[in-house]
Amino acid sequence: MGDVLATYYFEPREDTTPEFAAQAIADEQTTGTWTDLSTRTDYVKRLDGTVKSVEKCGAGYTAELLYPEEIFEKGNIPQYLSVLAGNLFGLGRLNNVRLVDFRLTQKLCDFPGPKFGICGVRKMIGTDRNSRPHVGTIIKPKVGLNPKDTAEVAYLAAIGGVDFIKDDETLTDQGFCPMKERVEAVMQALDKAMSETGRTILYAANVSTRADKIVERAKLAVDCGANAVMVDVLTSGFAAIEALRESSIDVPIHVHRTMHGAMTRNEKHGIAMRPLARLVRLAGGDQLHTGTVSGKMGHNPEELKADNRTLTEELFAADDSGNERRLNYVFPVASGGLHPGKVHAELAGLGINVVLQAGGGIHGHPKGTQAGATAMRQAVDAFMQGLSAEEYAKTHTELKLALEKWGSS
Ligand code: RUB
Ligand code: CA
Repeated sequence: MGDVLATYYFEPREDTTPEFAAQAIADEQTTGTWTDLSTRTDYVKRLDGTVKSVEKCGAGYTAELLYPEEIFEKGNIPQYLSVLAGNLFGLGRLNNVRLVDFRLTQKLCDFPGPKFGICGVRKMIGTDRNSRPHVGTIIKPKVGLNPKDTAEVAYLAAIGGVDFIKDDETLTDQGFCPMKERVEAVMQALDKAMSETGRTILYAANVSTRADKIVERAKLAVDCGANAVMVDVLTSGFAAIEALRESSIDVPIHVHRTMHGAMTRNEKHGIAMRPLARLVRLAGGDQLHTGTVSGKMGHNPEELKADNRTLTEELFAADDSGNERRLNYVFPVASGGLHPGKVHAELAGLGINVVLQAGGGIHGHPKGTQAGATAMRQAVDAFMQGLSAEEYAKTHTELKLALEKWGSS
């Protein structure tokens, strides 16, 4: 039985030493509280958290804490989060504290993981890992279009060259665009695009809703033809991914992370993206938004690259008898403010095993959605051929127009 290693950045209150503050986290998250306890008997103390190291880090400190495996209930992500990232954020002895990362034991990783993962999604699209990144789009405007117009936009993006189309985070099943009518219309349009182009294009309908309704909603989407689903993990909860993963829907789960900035953006306080990414992989997400190196959302490129590595490194789970199993990889999704001029920076920074997603950077193209999708693909082709976007644009009009509008960085 090993321990779970959790890494925190923290800044202690002025009257508290870093070692005392780190121990306060270990105590609060395991068997202790603000005072000593007559009930914390010897047999309970085996579950104590311990401080492995405390090191100066910028304006604060980094602490590595060890939590005994036994304190965790295997398979219970809400409980994992309560230990790793629970009460500690409110502790008065800390001015700031951020969960940076954790490493679970193989036994605590005993989840199904992604059903499709990178290899499965690539197989559906017909690409291999060395060929090129996938290109996706978010239908824009994010809300307001009716089902017929949504389908028309999807069709144009598809014939323009995208591999993947998704609803945006605020579009679910509102009256102006009911899910059933939308999915039926989009899939009819995509069937046409697929037969015309001979390519497979995935459409992820946003099925985010309350826990007891999400599987039903996903089944409706799949019954209407959706070949993927999308869920917002932080607003719906990790259980939403797990429920979809274990349901009978047999399509990739695209995981959006709206609201994450409230936890991840402050480099001193909150929860970094990496712990969330690790949990999405366990829960069974096939694709996960992790951010961009050059887009519109706040980003730290080095953190992002490490986040993506957690999705694409070897990860083994072990069952109760110790039998090991490898979990599939999750496809990292770079999204937010991307356009053809940013493709080079993204692929140079993140590698080609990513999904590049553009909303405004496709539907805002001077010649419309189809040309916007083509321009994104041309920018990818340029990178894959070792050419700059400017060079490639000399002979590719859609890319040229995109670079004229948005620039090439
Ligand atoms: C992007 C978009 C996504 C954001 C979320 O639209 O709609 O919701 O990427 O960011 P556009 P993240 O391409 O028009 O900017 O994926 O980093 O959470
Ligand atoms: Ca969005």
